[in-house]
Parts: sequence; C-alpha cells; structure tokens
Amino acid sequence: MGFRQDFLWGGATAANQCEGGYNEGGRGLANVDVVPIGPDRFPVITGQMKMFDFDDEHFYPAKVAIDMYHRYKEDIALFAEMGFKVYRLSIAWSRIFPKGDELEPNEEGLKYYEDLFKECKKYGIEPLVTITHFDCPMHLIKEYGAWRNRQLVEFYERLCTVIFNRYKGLVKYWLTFNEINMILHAPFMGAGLYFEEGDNQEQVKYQAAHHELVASAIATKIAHEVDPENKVGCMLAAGAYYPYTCKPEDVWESRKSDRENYFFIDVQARGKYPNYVLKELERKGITIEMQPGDEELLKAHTVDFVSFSYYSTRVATADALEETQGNIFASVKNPYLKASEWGWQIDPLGLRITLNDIYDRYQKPLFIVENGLGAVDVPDEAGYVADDYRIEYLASHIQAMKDAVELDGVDLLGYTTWGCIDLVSAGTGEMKKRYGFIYVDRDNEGNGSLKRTKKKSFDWYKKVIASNGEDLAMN
Ligand code: P53
Repeated sequence: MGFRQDFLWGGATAANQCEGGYNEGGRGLANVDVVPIGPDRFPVITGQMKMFDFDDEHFYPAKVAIDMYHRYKEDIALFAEMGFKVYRLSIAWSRIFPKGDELEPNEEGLKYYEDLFKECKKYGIEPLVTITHFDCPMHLIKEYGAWRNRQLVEFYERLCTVIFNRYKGLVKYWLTFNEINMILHAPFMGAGLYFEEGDNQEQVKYQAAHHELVASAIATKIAHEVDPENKVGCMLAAGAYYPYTCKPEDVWESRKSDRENYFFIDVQARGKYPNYVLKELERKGITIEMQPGDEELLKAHTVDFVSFSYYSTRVATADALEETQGNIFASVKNPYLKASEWGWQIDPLGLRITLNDIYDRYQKPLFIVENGLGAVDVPDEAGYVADDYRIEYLASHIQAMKDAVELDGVDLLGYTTWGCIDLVSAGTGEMKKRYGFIYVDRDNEGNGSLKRTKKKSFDWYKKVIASNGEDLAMN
C-alpha cells in the first residue's frame, strides 16, 4: 500500500526563474529575460511593443532572480537536507547555445550544468531536466521567428544531441517542453512567438505547436538511442475542467476545454493527431504544414511517461459568465472552492480527479512535476516564516494523490513541488508570490540580501519524505 518504495519526492524550479547570471558564462539573451514585472509582462505583440531587449522603464526580475547561478551548492545542500530524491530543474538553452543556431556549444554552459548535476548526485538526488522551460534564445526569435519556423526543430535537435551525450549517466529523466499547451495561452513566453500585422495567430500557434511536437518526438528518439536508460516525458499544464452546471451544453464546453489541452499530450503519448483536432482545424481553415516522415516520427517515438503541473481545476460554461481566476487560464469561479491570494482556486480532490482523467486516457506512468501554493510570506524578526497555510495546501494535495495511487491504482512515479525555494513568478514576475520551503530575502524591486532561511514547511516536508508520504501531520 501507499507510494512505491522508489517514489521520487522532491521539488522543481526553472532556470529563468531562479538562476540569474543572465549574461555570465557566455550566456545569450532569451525571451524569458526581457519580460518585465508588471502589466507589460504579456503584451499582445501585433504592432505593439516588441520585447526584444531591455528598456529603462521596466524591472526585469530574471536578470538576477535568486542568483542560484552562484548559489546552487548551498541550495542543493538544503534540498538534500529535506531528503529530496529528485530535483527538477531546467537548462537555459542560451547557456548551451547562446544564439541558438551555432554549430558548436558553449563549453562554459555545458560545464555549469555538469557540475550542478554532479552536485545533485553527490547527495543521491536524481536530476529531472526540463529541456525548455518557456525559454528561446533571442537570436532565434529575431532571425527565425522562433517556433513558427521549421528550422527550430533542427536547432533543438542539436541541443538535445549535445546534452544527451554530455550528461549520459548523470541525467536519466527528461522533459521536452514545459507546459507545452501554454503556447496557445502565452505564445511569447511559452514559445518565443510574436505576431506580425495580418498574421492568422491561431494558424501560427498550431504550426509552431507542430514543430514542437516533432522536435519532442525527435528528442525522445535521440534520448533512447544515446542511452536506453533514458526516460522522456511530456509536460502539460493540467487541471480538469468542470462543467459549471449539469446542463449538457456546459458539460460539452468542459470537454472541449479539456481537449484543447489534451491535444498536445494525445500526440506525444499516443503518437498521432486526434480526429477532433483535425476536424476543428479544418473547420477553422487552419492547415498544418507537415514534412514527409513527420507522422511516422510522431507515431514511433511517444513518451515514456506523462508529467504535469497541477494548481487548480477550472470551470467551463456555455453561457457568458465573468471569468475570474487570476491567471493565464482564465476560468469561471467555482463557488465551492476557496482561492489563493492570487485568485487560484484550491481543489485537492481536483488533483485526484485530474490524475485519474490523465491515467485513464494514456495508461502511462504519471509524474506530478509542479504543485504548490503561491502566497505572501511574512517573516518574523528572526526571519522565520511559519507557513501553516502552505503545509495545509500541500498536505491535502499529497493526501489526494495518495488516494489516487492507493484507492484508484494510478501509476505515479513522483512528486515535485513547484518553487521548492522561493523564486520569480512566471505569471507576474513577482518575488512576493512565494512557493518555497526556503525563504529567499529578495523583494519585487530587487532589494534584499538573497539570504536563504528555512520555513516551517521545510521540516514538515522532510518528515513527509522520510515517512514516504505516510506522515502528513502539521506538527
Ligand atoms: P506562477 C499559469 C497557469 C498554470 C501554470 O505560476 C503556469 C502558469 C504561468 O503563470 O505556469 C507554471 O509563477 C510554470 C511555472 C510557474 C508556475 O506554474 O505564475 O511551469 O514556471 O512558475 C506557477 O505563480
């Protein structure tokens, strides 16, 4: 009963949200660097500001972030102290290929991650590596139009070939694209896409998605060739859609919303475009240009496991109700749920529902690679944060995933909480929205010593891991 003995407990981060050191070690500029904190973070880029560089008016949190670039040893030691079995992190593409289209990689960038993985291994921590977590080298955006251009597949393939060979024996778990469905919701942040006047934006997004899907299949192929031990996963921004009422029209809306996201995973896990999307694209007049061999590639190289982030469920309705949930996935408010300070509705049972939905659909091992509560933490005079609210959130979600495993038989490989150390929010660019077991002294304006302090949840999570998820009690 309970979780498997080798269950992978740990935490997750992404390069652009924690590393900083944006211009060090030969690193090139990327889309994730030039998105500022505040309302201009996600502009619709048709004729409006093109976010190709820094300007003087905005604050760019990714430049320094939490400076993990220089402090990773201290941070990994803290993860080890909690007993992490796995640490999910992402590689910054522009550290390895600063412009993206070079033939030879940047040795300094490669060496950086090699040292970091070795540091993990020193403590018996398995790295789980996201190859791209929303990042795309700026040069590839300006010169090629990012993922709208088929050539990106080739550059991504080069990146994968280099890292799979270099980190063979050090890294076994890989994710090809973080929240691949984000391309539809936040195209610049998600995939470096911007639009020109006259673009059919949906056409561009689906064509870019096709390129990512092909790139993902190629990555899976190479990973398996380089080392049969490699396990490759896809990654979905998940969270089931509930119908607002039992009115059939609402139920149908919720199914359609789910499919919009499942489409990506259907291709990556089942190996082909599902009929519902082909029909839908046809109706919309969207044609996806495929190259000979694409369909065979997708078919032959499906993922080994399905991973996802889960923060909340969502609500769909056929009627025009106000959308409230405060993030990129706007949704109708669920009157039965409470919400976080950022309006994200809290639904532990929804995690069990989502796990079951995904497992029923794909019948592949699952991995929860993000889950957590973004909250304002107020340290006392000694710098200590008693984050009972975070413990409560995590305990209820871990209980729900335990139910999915124990009572429903879902095959779950592991669980990594999001932002195991405080980091920059992807959605808002704030530091104030914290997820960590470890407090980082830095604020929205970039003030603070960057000092790390354990929160109350640090010792709690340590106990959870030590008991393999049996002891979830607050104290
Ligand atoms: P933040 C929106 C909805 C669901 C997941 O988000 C999302 C987002 C983007 O805001 O992204 C994932 O930082 C993403 C992480 C991100 C995390 O959720 O806005 O993979 O990079 O930090 C939490 O609170």
